[in-house]
Amino acid sequence: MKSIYVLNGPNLNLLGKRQPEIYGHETLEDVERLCEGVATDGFEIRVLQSNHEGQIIDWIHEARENACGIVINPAAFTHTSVAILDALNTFDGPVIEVHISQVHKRESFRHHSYVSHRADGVIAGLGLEGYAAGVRRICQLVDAHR
Ligand code: DHK
Repeated sequence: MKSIYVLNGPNLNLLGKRQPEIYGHETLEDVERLCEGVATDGFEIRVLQSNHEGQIIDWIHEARENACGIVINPAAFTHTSVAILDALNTFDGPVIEVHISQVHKRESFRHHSYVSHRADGVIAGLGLEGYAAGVRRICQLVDAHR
C-alpha cells in the first residue's frame, strides 16, 4: 500500500465554517472522503491539517519515508514559507499544490507562491475538486513509474 499525504495549512481546520463564500460549505472530512473515492487501488490517503508551520515540515520529512506523493494546500504559508519549500525540495515524489479559491483573482499578496517553485502541478479555484484532481494525478504519475 502506497500513501499519498494530503497536507493542509493554517485555518483549514475551519473549512466549511470560515468564509464559506470563498471556501465553500464542505469540510476537511469531505476532502478526505473525496480523495479516498478517487485514489486507485493500492493507494491510501492520509489527510492532515495543522496551523503550525513546523508540524507541516515534520509531516513532509515523514513523507520522505512513508509517502509516494504529496498534495498540499499550504494555505497562507503558500505566500510566506521558504521553509516549506525547502522541505518539499527534500521529497522525491510528485507534489501537487492546491488552492480551493482562485488566488489570482484575489489580493496581490496571494499571487506569489513559494511552493510553486517545487510543485509538479498547481490547481487553483476548483474548490474541493482540486484535491481530487491532485490525487488522481499522483496515482497516474506513480503508476506510470511502477
Ligand atoms: C487558503 C488560504 O487559507 C489562503 O491563505 C490562501 C488558500 C488561499 C485556498 O484557496 O485554499 O491565500
